[in-house]
Order: sequence, then C-alpha cells, then structure tokens
Amino acid sequence: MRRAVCPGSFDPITNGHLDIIARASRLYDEVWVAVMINQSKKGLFEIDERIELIRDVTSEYGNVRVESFHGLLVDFCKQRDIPAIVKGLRAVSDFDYELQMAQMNIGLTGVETLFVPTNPTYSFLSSSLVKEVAAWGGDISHLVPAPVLTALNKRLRKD
Ligand code: COD
Repeated sequence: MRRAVCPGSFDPITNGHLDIIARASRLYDEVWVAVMINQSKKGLFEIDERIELIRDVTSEYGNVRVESFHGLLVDFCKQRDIPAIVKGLRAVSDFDYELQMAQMNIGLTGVETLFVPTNPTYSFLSSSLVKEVAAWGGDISHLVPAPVLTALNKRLRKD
C-alpha cells in the first residue's frame, strides 16, 4: 500500500491545506494527516477540535486518516510505515525552510518529501491570516470549509 503524510498545525484547516490533502489522496492509497502538538504555542483550537474539523472535511475522500503527533515527524512516519511526506509550497519564501527540513528528514530515516505547488487561488492563504481577518470581521467564507467557518465564528463569538 502506498502511504503518505500531510503534516501541519492546522489551526484551523484552510482551503489551501484541503487542496493539498485532496490531491495527495488521489495519488496515494492512504493519506495520514498529522496534526502537530506544540506544547509551547497555544492555538485558537485545541488539538482534538482541529482533528475533528479535519475528519469532517476530509470524510468524502475515503482514504484519509487524521492523528496528532508530538516529537519528530520521521518517528510518526516510521511507526506507520509511511515513506513520503507531502507538502504544499506557496512561494519562494516557503522553500528555504522546507528544503532544510526535507534534507534533514531524509538524512534521519530516509523518508522522502514531495512538494506540491499550491493552487494559485490559495497561494496567499495561511491559518494565521484567516484568524486575523476573521477576528476583525472580514469575510473568509471562500477561504475555509463551511464547518471551519462555523467553528471560527463560534470561537470568535460572532454568531
Ligand atoms: N497552499 C498550499 N499548501 C499550504 C497552504 C496553502 N495555502 N497553507 C499551508 N500549506 C501546507 C504547507 O505544506 C505546510 O507545510 C502545511 O500545509 C502545514 O501548514 P501549517 O501552517 O498548518 O503548519 P506548520 O507550518 O506550522 O507545520 C510545520 C510542520 C508541523 C509540518 C513542521 O514543523 C514539522 O514537520 N514539525 C515536526 C517536528 C520535526 O520533525 N522537526 C524536525 C524537522 S526537520
């Protein structure tokens, strides 16, 4: 079985993330979405909430599994026999750090990183920007899946 992982913070998942996950799910038999637990950075959503939202919006694909992880991504991959990491690349600014991580990860355990060019519609999109615009009442309905919009409005007490 061909497996890959799409890792991230997903606080919360955006249409940019979802586009990468959907494309990976067409290329691989099984795609794991790995939600990183960062103990030093509290997010807007708890890890369980992020996982629930991702499960909800990826359920139609049928081959996507969602779990949290802490520690090294390569260990997550090793434990599940996952040979490939799939990452979206938004701009040249993403590239330097992504290249460093990819080279470190292949050196650690041999896990490959595949870069997928972002859909131009979402090339400017990040979870942080979505939260900022939503907090100030901007319209983000075209940037996140509907359940995420509802959750954001609830969290930011707008409904
Ligand atoms: N279009 C396309 N792709 C996008 C978009 C968009 N608009 N937005 C995000 N993405 C993709 C990118 O590939 C990005 O890498 C991924 O989604 C996740 O994005 P975020 O913002 O949710 O998550 P980050 O950047 O906070 O996540 C960083 C990781 C968790 C992937 C990274 O820190 C990691 O692998 N950490 C694990 C610890 C580890 O192993 N460290 C050693 C590294 S060598």
